[in-house]
Amino acid sequence: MDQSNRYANLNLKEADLIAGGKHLLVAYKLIPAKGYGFLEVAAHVAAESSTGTNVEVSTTDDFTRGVDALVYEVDETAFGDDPVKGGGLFKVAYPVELFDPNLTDGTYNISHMWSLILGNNQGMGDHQGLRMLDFLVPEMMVRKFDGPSANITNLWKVLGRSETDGGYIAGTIIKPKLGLRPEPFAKACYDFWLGGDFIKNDEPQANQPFCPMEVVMPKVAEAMDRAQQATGQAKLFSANITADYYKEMIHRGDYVLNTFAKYNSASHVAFLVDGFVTGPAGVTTARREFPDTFLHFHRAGHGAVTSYKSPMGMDPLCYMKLVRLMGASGMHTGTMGYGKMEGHGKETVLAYMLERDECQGPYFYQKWYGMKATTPIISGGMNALRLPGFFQNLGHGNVINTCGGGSFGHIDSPAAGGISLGQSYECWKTGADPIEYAKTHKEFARAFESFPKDSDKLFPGWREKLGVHK
Ligand code: CAP
Ligand code: MG
Repeated sequence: MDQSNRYANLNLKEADLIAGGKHLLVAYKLIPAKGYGFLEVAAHVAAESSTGTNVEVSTTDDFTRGVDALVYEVDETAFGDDPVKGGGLFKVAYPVELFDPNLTDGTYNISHMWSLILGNNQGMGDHQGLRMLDFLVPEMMVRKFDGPSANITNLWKVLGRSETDGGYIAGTIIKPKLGLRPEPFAKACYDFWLGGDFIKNDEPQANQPFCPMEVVMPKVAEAMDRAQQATGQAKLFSANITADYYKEMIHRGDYVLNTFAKYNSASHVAFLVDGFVTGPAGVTTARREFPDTFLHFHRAGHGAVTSYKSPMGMDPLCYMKLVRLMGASGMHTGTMGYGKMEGHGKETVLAYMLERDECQGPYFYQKWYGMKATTPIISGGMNALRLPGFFQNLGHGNVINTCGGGSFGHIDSPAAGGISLGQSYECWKTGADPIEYAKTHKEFARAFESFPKDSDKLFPGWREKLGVHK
């Protein structure tokens, strides 16, 4: 049934909708199924995502019609014919009345918002692809989401740095991903901390029988204490508290904080929540139960909805915006083409959207009205050689970066791996030529020998220039 007579109004002007501040706007990419019209399917999306279904229902009244979501713009050929990347553009205006304030405190609820704007419409049979490209949250809604409580400024403070421009935080992920028992795990932490700042649990590291949390965490806390004494520097640990029951998450969080508190280091702890698999409920649990602790959003599984390989799901930018609204302190943004995961150099907007108070997205200019920034976390196949290009592309280095292979793959030691990361930042920041810089910075130089494929690609002729001939 073509519902475009009810769920589309192409006379509405976007500028008026924005100025009115009473609509959440969404831009979608659509490939209709064969035999269906573009506007027909777009209107069906608006119907399924608001007041309608695929038929008219007798229970609809005038009030109902007043809160219909409406298609207000279409461009059927915007993206061309490609079966994955192609399709047309349409935009929908959702009245704010459709969204769900919490019973307890009236704040908005991301689970509900997500389910409405990218929920049932994903499973509709009359399209071959429906992807959310961008959205605009009006001020009255932005102000009623939690947003971050802690962020990189808290970590800079612990590290004794400037709280406005504290610079790069050099981190790692304990590797191997699984299979270390408590002693070797804590030793790996200590060895890295001798050279770097920040360690995170790899996302599957939890409470396995070969490495129980209550055995390994005290050893990690003790290793942190020793590393702090050995280096005279503060160190940070992001502990995985992901679970599928909020009481289990709280229990894990309390346990970790109490364990580090024995060394006065509770403020040196972040909580890693694998937020795609927990969903917003897990993230908000950590955000509200532990507002003083940096909430590290790891996003394993997100590719199922954000990958550019799919005509479905949402662009990564939308995911970033949802995560800032939820209140994560730090969010994995990918490496913008410099690491091992999918991405490209023009994705700097993913970081800017998290950090800035106002930011231009591909379709909408989002204002955050003073909501705290979420810190970009750069991770996935990175090492000291790839970082200078990354910083150059992003334009700054006020990020957390974790290099698992890039630290534990350094041929000298994890500490040398950690040091090489800090040197890489300094090299970029001072505008030094990496080859020249390597001549006087051993750990950075040895990264060339540790990752020779990268060296060959990024710095051709490096062997001759650095006098490495094996
Ligand atoms: C990186 C990592 C992170 C990814 C997640 C891994 O290890 O620990 O989980 O960065 O991807 O398991 O692959 P390496 P993203 O440093 O050894 O590559 O940051 O894109 O969400
Ligand atoms: Mg990992």
